[in-house]
Amino acid sequence: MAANIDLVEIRDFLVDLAKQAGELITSNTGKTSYDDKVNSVDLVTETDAAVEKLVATICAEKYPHFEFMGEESYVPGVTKLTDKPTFIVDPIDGTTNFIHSFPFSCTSLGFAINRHPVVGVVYNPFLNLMYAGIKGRGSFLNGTQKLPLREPPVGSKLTLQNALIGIEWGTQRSGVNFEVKTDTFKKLAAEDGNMVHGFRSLGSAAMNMCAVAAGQLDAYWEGGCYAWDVCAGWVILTEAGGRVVGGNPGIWEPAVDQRIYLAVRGGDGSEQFIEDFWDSIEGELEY
Ligand code: LIP
Repeated sequence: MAANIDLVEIRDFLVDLAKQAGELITSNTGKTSYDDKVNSVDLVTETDAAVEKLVATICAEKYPHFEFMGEESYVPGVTKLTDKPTFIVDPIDGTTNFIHSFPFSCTSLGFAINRHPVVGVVYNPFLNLMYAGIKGRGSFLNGTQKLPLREPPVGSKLTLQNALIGIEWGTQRSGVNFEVKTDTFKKLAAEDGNMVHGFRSLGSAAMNMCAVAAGQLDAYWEGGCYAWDVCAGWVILTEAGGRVVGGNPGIWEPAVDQRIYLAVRGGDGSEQFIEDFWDSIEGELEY
């Protein structure tokens, strides 16, 4: 069955669906209240659920034989990613941004076969950024701008010292992972550490991955997010010449639901960059 799936048709379907989701997101900005999930910084709104319902319904109507995995309908220990063709969806990635009207929320619509991301659409309706990619066919911004938008300066190698790196604090604010992250941030930033150019937190894994795909960030390190946060961005990044490896050392081919990732742009020095980044991690992330 997988061999007969028209990935261009799926991409076009998801782009159209992302626009519908975007309208629902922007029309509800500032209108919905929010609830806590695991703790007081893990937030969800009624709009997250409404967008997932819209996306799941339309996917099921058009592709009734495909599986669906979405952030809001996921049941820990019950929902399992299988080898079947599967839509992997975060209805609103960057929910905290959405609540605060910080314009970096998006809908993240991925499609995987045999657990490998093959189509990705990420749409930020506030800034009108539509990123889309198909495995083997490149990735583009707003249909025509081929990614990456920015190539590294000629002759320059990607190193930790010249990198702008995406990071997120995440929702765990104590324990091993919080220590590993904060100790690593300090080492990467410090004058007697790697002294990277800087960090940016866009508040959305999908937006961070698209920024790496565009060449605006050099890397993005994440521990704790889920397949729906990264599936779409994964295709967009790898089709722009970048790669996704494990966020702990030594994992060159992570699974899409591994939860610990390092996304790196393409270009000279990127493999050494990955090794150097892994060497700078203070401990090991756990999930
Ligand atoms: C969020 C991510 C963010 C990550 C958080 C969370 P949400 O997704 O995109 O980058 O650090 O752990 O998963 O909750 O806004 O869909």
